[in-house]
Amino acid sequence: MSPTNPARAATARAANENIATGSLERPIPSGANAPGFGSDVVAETLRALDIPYISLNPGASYRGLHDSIVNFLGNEKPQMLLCLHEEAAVAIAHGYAKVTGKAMAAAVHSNVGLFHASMAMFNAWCDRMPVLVLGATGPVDAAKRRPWIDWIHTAADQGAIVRNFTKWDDQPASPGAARESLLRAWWLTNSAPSGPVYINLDAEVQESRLPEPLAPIDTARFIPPVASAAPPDAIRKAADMLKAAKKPLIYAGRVSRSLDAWNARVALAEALNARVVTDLKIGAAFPMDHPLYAGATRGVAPDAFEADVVLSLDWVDLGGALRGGAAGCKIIQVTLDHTLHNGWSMDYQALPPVDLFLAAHPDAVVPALLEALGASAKPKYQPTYKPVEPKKLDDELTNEHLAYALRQAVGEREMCITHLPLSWDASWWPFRHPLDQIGGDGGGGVGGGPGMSVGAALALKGSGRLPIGICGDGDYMMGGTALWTAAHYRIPLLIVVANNRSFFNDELHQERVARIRNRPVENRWIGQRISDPDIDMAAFARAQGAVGFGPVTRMDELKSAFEQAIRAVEQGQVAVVDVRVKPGYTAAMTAAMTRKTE
Ligand SMILES: Cc1ncc(C[n+]2csc(CCOP(=O)(O)OP(=O)(O)O)c2C)c(N)n1
Ligand SMILES: [Mg+2]
Repeated sequence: MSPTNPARAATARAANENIATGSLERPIPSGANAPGFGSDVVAETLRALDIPYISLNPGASYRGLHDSIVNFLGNEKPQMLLCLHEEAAVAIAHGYAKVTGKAMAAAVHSNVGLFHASMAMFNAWCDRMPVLVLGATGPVDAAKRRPWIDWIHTAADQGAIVRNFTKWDDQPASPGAARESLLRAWWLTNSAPSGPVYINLDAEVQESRLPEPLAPIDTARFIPPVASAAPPDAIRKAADMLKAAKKPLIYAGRVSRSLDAWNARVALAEALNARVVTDLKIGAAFPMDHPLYAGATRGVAPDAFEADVVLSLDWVDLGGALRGGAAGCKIIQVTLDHTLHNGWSMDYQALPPVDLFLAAHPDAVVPALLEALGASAKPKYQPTYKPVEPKKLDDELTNEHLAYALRQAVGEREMCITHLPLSWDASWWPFRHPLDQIGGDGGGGVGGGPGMSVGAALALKGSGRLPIGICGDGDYMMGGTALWTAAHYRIPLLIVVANNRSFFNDELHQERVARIRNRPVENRWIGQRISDPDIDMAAFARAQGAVGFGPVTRMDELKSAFEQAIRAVEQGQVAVVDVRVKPGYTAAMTAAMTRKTE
């Protein structure tokens, strides 16, 4: 199996090898070395905050800032990453944060760009990921507006578009205020619990000359680290409850990508002999081949484990899990999430009953618990690669075939699964490192998979860890133009399309409605199938400058297609493999989704 146009792929490969993203799109020197305009102050502040990239789609509303980044900063620190859609610009920043735990910037045009970006901002919000979004408006002074266009692109309260799912937003009215606004935004977005922030820059503030230089400031003093540990007496109480437990259960939820924090969690589970559940919606939190690992089942309830004490490490829907059955079980909840809850978004989930509440970050609590228990902080578990066991699978490809062949092709390489399709089953791939998998889109917004994968791949570039995004065909087609940004900026990435030629999730919903109403389930595909014509996913990939493989329809072709695609990625390419899988989810998921009654 080879890409349809090998000559073109070879040329692209040669062009891509060893090219640093930072060496691309170098402007000729402008000679500007002191800030002369309001937007130069904004650009200078972005650099002072050490922001490496700003993903963007351009617009006249921020032409002042655009000029400052290119001609005042020389397009580095931050470097622009051009995107074909604002949703991709924010999704890329979101994916970058999922790997690094830190924000990068994204810039979007006044109101219309922000409307496009809003879906991705909601995803980042629900995923509790930091993103600094810059936008623009105006001129706010009506006397300075150009006819028509400046009027339709000025809104009285533009931040209201995204206020319900951002941590903070602002519209500063002077360069000095803009600098302070950026510092506050950066501090807030990166402090736990994280979430996107939005700064709206008035065109006039950007474009007007600075009457005099601003007094220099010490940036670090305005973004102090925020302590997020629990008080010692709360740690003591939690340790006592866990020590007395006969069958403790840990819900390993929103935790960081830190390997130290991962090792501490493993050591805690081992010290307590606690079972541990994880959630594929968020990043890997516990080795899935550990004897204490208890699965990533959706809505898993404590009663299923006869648990008597639950330690929730910021589990995404603790209330929902407990409603499944938690008779006589004591609950310890570790989270800072309540500080983010608002009256608009119900993403705070069901209110859980709690016996001990620790308003703290799980990464800070786990080592403190180990200390209080007098337990070793060194886990006994050692991650070891085990070859994929031989398996007999039917001929017609499913996502399980895809997972099986991909694991075989990846072998012992370090990898990062940057996205998973909805129908993925946790048993198909045991993740063993905090960067083996970084979770889902957060807000259930289909279309984020490709962009988040590009952002994650950007963060992983040069690390030796192979980024792999597995996207449904619906997800891929909604967000696929993000691949052009990856190809353009030489960000190696493998995308696998789990192509069931359908928005299949919703077929199951139609089936369920039909069952409840005693109507023909056979009609579930209408208004759902993405076929006739089938979309040529590999050609779409090539159109973005990636190498496209497939469609692959047979198991004997699948492993070799993956091997070739991985080789292309290792040579610096973006590669896409279109795998034609049978429409269908795992039996467990189908059963859960099509139950006749609730
Ligand atoms: C922005 C957005 N639009 C629509 C939906 C509703 N929706 C949920 S899953 C899904 C199907 C996604 O299709 P695909 O990515 O191909 O995955 P599949 O279900 O086929 O595995 C849709 C349309 C959504 N969640 N987000
Ligand atoms: Mg699909």
